[in-house]
Amino acid sequence: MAIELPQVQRIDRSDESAIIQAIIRDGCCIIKNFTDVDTVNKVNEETRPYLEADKPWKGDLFPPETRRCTNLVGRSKTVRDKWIVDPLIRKITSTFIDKTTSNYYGETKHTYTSEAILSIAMTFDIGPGAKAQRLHRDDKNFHVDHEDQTKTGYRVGSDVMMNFMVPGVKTTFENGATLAIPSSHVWGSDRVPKVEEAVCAEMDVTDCWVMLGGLYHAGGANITQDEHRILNGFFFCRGFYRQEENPYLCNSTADVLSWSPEVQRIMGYELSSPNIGFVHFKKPLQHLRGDDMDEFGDFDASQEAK
Ligand SMILES: O=C(O)CCC(=O)C(=O)O
Ligand SMILES: [Fe+2]
Repeated sequence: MAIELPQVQRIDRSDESAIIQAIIRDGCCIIKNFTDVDTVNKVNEETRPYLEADKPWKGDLFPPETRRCTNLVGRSKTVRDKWIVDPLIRKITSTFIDKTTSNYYGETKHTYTSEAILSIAMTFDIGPGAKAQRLHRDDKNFHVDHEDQTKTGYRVGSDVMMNFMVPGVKTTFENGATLAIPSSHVWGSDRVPKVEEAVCAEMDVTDCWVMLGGLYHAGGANITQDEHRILNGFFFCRGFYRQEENPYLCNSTADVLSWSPEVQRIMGYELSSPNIGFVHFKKPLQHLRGDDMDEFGDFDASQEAK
């Protein structure tokens, strides 16, 4: 008997409450009519030179056929002015990622809200012949201990990041549409994700995929001869997941390079395992030294496939 897998819900952008309910239930959904074709075409034009200039990855994070456009917000005016500030995105990130707490300052109670910030924005172009990524949770970078919420139901506020992905082309099973396991956001940390549990989140141009950081997913395999699967991803995290004092804006490159390696590490100029703090996929010190990189690979060797 075939097992029926939960399918990804597709909901028009005008129905905000249904979108929020779908994210609570499934950890994901596809937003219909998120954007328009002209805007997608503009973003494709803005990212193309960077995708063409990118080099193959050596490691397990991406297949070598994938190309990326890093610093998408800095490089695409359209992404900057239209997508990351879209009121619907803000509504969703404020629901799931903003954090409000109260405490006493002397005898007066104060309430503070830390608003979500963009953690990373990048275009992923999966080329013909690429293998699928392994299923993963994007919040691995933030070391979340996932409790099993399968019986209690999802507690809003238990994710620390979430992401939105807008396709540059129609995505299909064949060209590598994202694979995902709906409802896996409520799984405990010990549960193993199985490829057979994943469904394919095929999207039309103008759709947007949204998912919580705890949802298991992966970029699919591209089994076509000549199609490129282009997806623009925006990943938001809690606003306080950064240093309280910002050393990057108050120390010169020469000063930082003169510090001892231990001071550089303590001040945040090394990566936090596995992937936090890179600059165009270089380590911060490689970037500051202006190192020319022939190839890019996984930062954390423990991620290599056994
Ligand atoms: O390319 C995709 O569909 C997803 C990419 C992804 O999940 C990642 O790189 O973390
Ligand atoms: Fe991912």
